[in-house]
Amino acid sequence: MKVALITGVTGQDGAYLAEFLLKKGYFVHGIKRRSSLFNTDRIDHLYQDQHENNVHFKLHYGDLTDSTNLIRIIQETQPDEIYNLAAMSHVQVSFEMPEYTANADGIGTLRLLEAVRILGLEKKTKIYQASTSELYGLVQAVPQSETTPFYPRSPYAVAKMYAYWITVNYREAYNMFACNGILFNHESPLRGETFVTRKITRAAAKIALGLQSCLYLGNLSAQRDWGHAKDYIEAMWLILQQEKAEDFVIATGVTTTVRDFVRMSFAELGIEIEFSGKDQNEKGVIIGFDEALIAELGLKDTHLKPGQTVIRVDEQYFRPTEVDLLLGDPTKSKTKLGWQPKYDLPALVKDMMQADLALMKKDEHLKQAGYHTLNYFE
Ligand code: NDP
Ligand code: GDR
Repeated sequence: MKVALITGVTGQDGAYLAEFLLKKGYFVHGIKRRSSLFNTDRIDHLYQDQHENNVHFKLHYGDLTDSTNLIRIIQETQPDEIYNLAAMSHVQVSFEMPEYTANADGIGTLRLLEAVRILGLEKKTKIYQASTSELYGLVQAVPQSETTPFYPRSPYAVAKMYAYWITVNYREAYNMFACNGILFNHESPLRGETFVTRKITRAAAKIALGLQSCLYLGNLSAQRDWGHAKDYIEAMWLILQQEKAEDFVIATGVTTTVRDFVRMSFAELGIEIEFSGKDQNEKGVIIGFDEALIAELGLKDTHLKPGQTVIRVDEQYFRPTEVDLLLGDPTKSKTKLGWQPKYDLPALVKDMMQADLALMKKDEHLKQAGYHTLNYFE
């Protein structure tokens, strides 16, 4: 039985990857951080009681900032494959926590590579590093491929740039099977609530249900190449199944503005939005309804009206340095890995919108019954 170790198993990608590898018959070890509340919501359905027979999934307390802890977990688990997904992954937050981000996202990757080397597992253990399209940063060329130069634009991207190169260096210096997946943005119903797509789909559902009146966003003109996390975790696995260790771009090859993602999300709920105004004064206004769809979704009593402003711009969400345009070229992954995504952007938006509408309807019922439920901080 193959053994995998996933750092960041409690995150969006970690949860999908753990499920995927368990289905493939792996024994999956995951590293989770200690927290004062349970932080395992995304993987609770995979939980296995360690007292039972035939256990294939085990969690270990750990942190990428603690070398001795990483060495001990790797020694205990003897993994065939390590997926390093743990990171302080929010670009805007990295401007507020640059030193911690460098430590966890940059040096954390070094700690993991060194742990494998210290334990003499260079020949046994393959390593996947979660690299990112944020490395391209300030646009040098589009579409962005494995050969496009990097120009990181945030403490997060700079930390990930170190992680990218230390992975390449350990591959070349010690002949380790260590690879970078340069993944463009990928989303899902499990996406963290403060990333823009999930923030939009959650708010659209609340607005449609009459639970919120307006959504405040930052740069509506930013363009992202958005795919579905379920497709992207499969690419991570494929990268480690190759004969030769190499780096791959994983992307859809289509880019869309935040503004259009808003339009598409509300359209899934039968609400048509038009944008007007410029910069900080831009706003999104309701211009019509798809009555049949609204009735089908059971959204009749929202009291929304044409002319109502539901999107406004708030400067606090602008970044000191922005990445304006990401558009990936997935040619190498399609030809060499045979990777083929199943979701396009409309299918992604539909999946996220349906999940958040169901979530918010459930939340509404719980609130009506007097329970305090979801956390609405952004
Ligand atoms: P999430 O933010 O959803 O998950 C991050 C995970 O890392 C969580 O499990 C988190 O734990 C854990 N973590 C954070 N800091 C530490 C630390 N110091 N030690 C141990 N664990 C830690 O990210 P995603 O799942 O979206 O992304 C996975 C990886 O891929 C990240 O490295 C991200 O930077 C990278 N990436 C993501 C892309 C995307 O579009 N999603 C695109 C390209 C790269 P906890 O749950 O306790 O917070
Ligand atoms: P990103 O994702 O920075 O690309 O990093 P995010 O969803 O945070 O931002 C995408 C774009 O939307 C703009 N934006 C807003 N973003 C947020 N979070 N909140 C807002 O209100 C808002 N309004 C506009 C942003 O300015 C940006 O241009 C994600 C993370 O998953 C990284 O870990 C990963 O490496 C990259 O994707 C690829």
